[in-house]
Amino acid sequence: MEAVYDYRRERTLAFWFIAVSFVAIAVGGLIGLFQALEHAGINFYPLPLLGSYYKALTLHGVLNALTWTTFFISGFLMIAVSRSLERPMRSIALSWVAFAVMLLGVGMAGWAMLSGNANVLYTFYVPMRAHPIHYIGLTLVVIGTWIHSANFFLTWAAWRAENPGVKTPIATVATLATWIVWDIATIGVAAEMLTMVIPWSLGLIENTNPLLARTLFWYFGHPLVYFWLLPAYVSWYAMVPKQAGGKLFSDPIARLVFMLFILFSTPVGLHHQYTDPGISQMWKGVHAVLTYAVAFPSLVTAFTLMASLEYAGRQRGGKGLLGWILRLPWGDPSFAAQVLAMIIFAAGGVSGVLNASYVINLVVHNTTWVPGHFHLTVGTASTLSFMGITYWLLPYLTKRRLFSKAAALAQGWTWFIGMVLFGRGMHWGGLLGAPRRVPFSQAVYTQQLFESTANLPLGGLQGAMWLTAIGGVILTISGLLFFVNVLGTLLMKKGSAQDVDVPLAEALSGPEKAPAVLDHWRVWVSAAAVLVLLGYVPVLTQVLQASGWNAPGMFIR
Ligand code: HAS
Repeated sequence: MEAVYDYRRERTLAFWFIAVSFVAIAVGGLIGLFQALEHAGINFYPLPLLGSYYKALTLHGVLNALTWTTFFISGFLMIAVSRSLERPMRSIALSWVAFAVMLLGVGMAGWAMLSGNANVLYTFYVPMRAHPIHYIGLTLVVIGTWIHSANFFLTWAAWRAENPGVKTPIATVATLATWIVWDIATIGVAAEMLTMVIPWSLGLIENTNPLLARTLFWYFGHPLVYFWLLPAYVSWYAMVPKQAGGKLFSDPIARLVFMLFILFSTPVGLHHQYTDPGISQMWKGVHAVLTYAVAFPSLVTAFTLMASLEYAGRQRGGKGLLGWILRLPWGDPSFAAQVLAMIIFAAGGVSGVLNASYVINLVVHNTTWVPGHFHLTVGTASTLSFMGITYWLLPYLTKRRLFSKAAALAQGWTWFIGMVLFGRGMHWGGLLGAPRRVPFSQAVYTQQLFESTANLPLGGLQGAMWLTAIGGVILTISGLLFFVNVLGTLLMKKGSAQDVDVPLAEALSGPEKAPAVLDHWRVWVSAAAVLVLLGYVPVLTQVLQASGWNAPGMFIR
């Protein structure tokens, strides 16, 4: 009898990827507490090692937004693909090389940030200048992901050779779409780093061009957010329906959603640059319209997921218009965390669609509204989903039982409640004129802003900042609960978890109903390339005409 493959090699490497991600969010998350308290006037800076507000904010962004996400995604997707294709990764050695390169890169950037040589925040806008080691480190992380992603395409190609004519399983479709979005996006940041920022930071080029650098960064920066979101969608589409006790409502619709992300994720970056000079309003308008196009697959997702959950609730005996919701398995911490993440994402998605409006953006841009938006999206839709996934993934990787189901449930709910308060505080603060990336306890205008808004409901801006701080404290408690569970699972013997498997869902309307074109990557990647060229060649031409290489740069201490 043929032995069943146990995915041991994939599990080991995935474990190390997510172990690094846990360290990143442990440190980055704790710094978040100090940021939130600072907004309410409780200033811990300078703290040993953390130094200034900006040093800490850089660490917070790089560790949470870039490191936690990228390492968790790299580990989780490897399990999703190998388990759904029922085959080993094509070359596990290649992915170990990728891991080593990424770890080296994070180590280099970590040194630069901790030593105060890279206080440039996670967006590293020039002409703020950091030590070259910081930029080289971050570039190595990207190069590592390219190597890792190549292994996914090789794995799929090997599977395809063995399974001609079979529709690719949805978990793999979703995973490959995620890597395609990432690989297209990172062309922009690689161009920025390799041709502009690294030579300039090494002193090989005297001056730099901030507008060109920003344009290349945001070519990368918006699809980056879908690189954070789509792995959560891998789980929401391909796994949560099974965890709910039901089936995915429609496999063909799910495929279409991921192909639309490949198509529309990239030519939208100008919605981060509405206020930048030197780019015509016409092209900003085109990117605004395309931004609404990229929101469309998420709207479809909302309806497809709801239908899948309703099916599961009714299968479990739920009756009436909403009675099925109560029948869902709310006692399962992995399920609960992910559905709570979806609910928060509905609000985060709305604030994103508002951001995309050219007119409304002028009100909210560069205010605390924007971090409000991205804590609901990457900070919850992705992060809380990844935490929920951890509750089955860690037992699956280690074959150890989860330490405490009760703590895991409490963790999901405290994250949800903390983020509702935090998100409300940040969004409201932004509407009242609070700028983002500002240490309020030290800013000269804070008192005046507090006084001029004091008569508004909930104490105006000061009340909003207190909501932010209280939310931050609750989120920290949630983070502690998460780590108690992770460490407890790793260190305490709570029994074997040999029976834990990847929860892959079946579909009510299966892959056989999907048109063949949804399994033809070339069609979608070629169409995406055309859209990228149409959306960016005229913009880059304008930027090159309107801007100059005339900014010498400032080293921020
Ligand atoms: Fe965004 C800024 C527009 C999505 C992250 N965004 C940011 C920044 C970050 C970020 C990090 O147009 C700041 C960057 C910086 O530092 O400057 N964003 C959008 C739009 C979307 C969007 C239109 N963003 C995301 C996602 C992110 C993310 C996802 C991370 C993961 N964003 C913007 C704009 C800016 C921006 C402007 C620039 C602002 C400025 O001026 O600086 C859309 O993709 C959103 C579509 C989403 C939906 C929601 C669908 C809902 C679902 C859940 C359904 C719930 C269910 C639960 C099923 C339409 C899928 C049912 C429950 C039961 C119990 C039954």
